[in-house]
Amino acid sequence: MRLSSYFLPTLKENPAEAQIVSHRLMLRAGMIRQTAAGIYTWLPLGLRVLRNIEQIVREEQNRAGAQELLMPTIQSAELWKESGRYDDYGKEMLRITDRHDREMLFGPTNEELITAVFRDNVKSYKELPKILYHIQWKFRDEVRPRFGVMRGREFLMKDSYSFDLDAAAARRSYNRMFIAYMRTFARMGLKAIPMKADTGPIGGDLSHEFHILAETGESGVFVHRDFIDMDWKDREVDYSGDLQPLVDELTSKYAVTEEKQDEAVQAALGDKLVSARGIEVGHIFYFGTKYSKAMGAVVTGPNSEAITVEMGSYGIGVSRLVAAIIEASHDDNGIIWPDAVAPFRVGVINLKSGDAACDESCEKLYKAFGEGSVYDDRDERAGAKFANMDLIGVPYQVIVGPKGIAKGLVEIKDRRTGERQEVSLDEALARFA
Ligand code: 5CA
Repeated sequence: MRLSSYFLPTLKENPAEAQIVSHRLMLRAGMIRQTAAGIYTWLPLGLRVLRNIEQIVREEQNRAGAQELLMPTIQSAELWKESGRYDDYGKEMLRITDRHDREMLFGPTNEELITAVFRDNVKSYKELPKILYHIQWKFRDEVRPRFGVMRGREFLMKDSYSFDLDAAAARRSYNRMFIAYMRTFARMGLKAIPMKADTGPIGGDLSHEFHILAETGESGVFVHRDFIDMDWKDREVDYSGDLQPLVDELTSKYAVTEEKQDEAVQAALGDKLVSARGIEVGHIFYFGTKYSKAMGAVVTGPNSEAITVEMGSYGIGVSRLVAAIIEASHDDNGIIWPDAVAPFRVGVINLKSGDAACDESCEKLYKAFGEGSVYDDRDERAGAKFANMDLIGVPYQVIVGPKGIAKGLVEIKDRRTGERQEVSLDEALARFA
């Protein structure tokens, strides 16, 4: 992308309405704009990051054996009356009436809808197990939408739903998602800690929330210090094998949300106990037959008996992750994107646009780097270009100036460390092409 033509409305000043750093930086870097309380337009730069995150989530869901479909945003109230949640959900549900006076709603989650899809289309035990998911916009009329996309009213969620014949099989599906979540967040450069959690309006009694520790987190969490230092990333994961030992290991240390605190255990932990704030980026639930029973999701078993299926649901806050990654990775100059989610992997900075040698070398670099790169070809001061590239967080920058290029040299800057290295133009080409 050429910055001279890119739609990137950056801001020089900190917007007054933004209380936390990720919200400030998303506005300043021209990633999002608010259109109503808790409702945002994703500008081109923000959308690139959102799509990258979505893609990692998708790849890890598929790897774990989940299958993608796409359910609508607007649902019929009928289904929610069947489960009993239409009244329970209260004011957080955005209720809509269509021209025929039928009650509709903008989906805050999809347990009912997917259970109906399942019940109407799956009849035999032979078709189980199944894990189905989609990545779709949700609406929750939050009392206090705040912190930008961190707690929005409209937000992008990945939600998966598992269907199994019995509780043991449902636990295997839960474990698959558990491990898939650990892999997903690790690929984004995040350390997510699984914590025992409350189930709230979704229901059930087994549940984990995945938290990124950050001062700005909305949840109070308590965690064993050793967990924070634990590195499990390079572990082989075989989804066809038994995942229970790995899940056991990853839940062996004390880690709970505020609601699940155990005073006695915490007292015994002494200075091993860390009390911190967390950003909830994922939440998984096992709730057995709560929805399948109410809605008649039944399959025929091997002896022609009727089996009410066992279910779980598994959410990831895709749009919230954009903000969570920024909370975890920024400095005074702006965002520092982990490579895996960066909107552009490399940026080319032309220190003297209009200078024939600089222009020619930059064009060559930009052409070789392709779609995943951004080229600052604007007629701006060098300082403004540096500041802008740092603000939008491009992980590597290739800086081309008249003095260096006369000797065939350019500089490569690492956004994270700030280190600069002088290399030949050819070497820069080879590094990022
Ligand atoms: N049906 C279940 C699992 S699919 C469910 O809805 N779980 S949830 O309520 O915990 O939401 C899943 C994830 O969506 C949360 O972990 C969080 O990361 C994200 N999320 C929830 N509410 C919001 C919100 N208002 N703004 C941004 N992200 C949110």
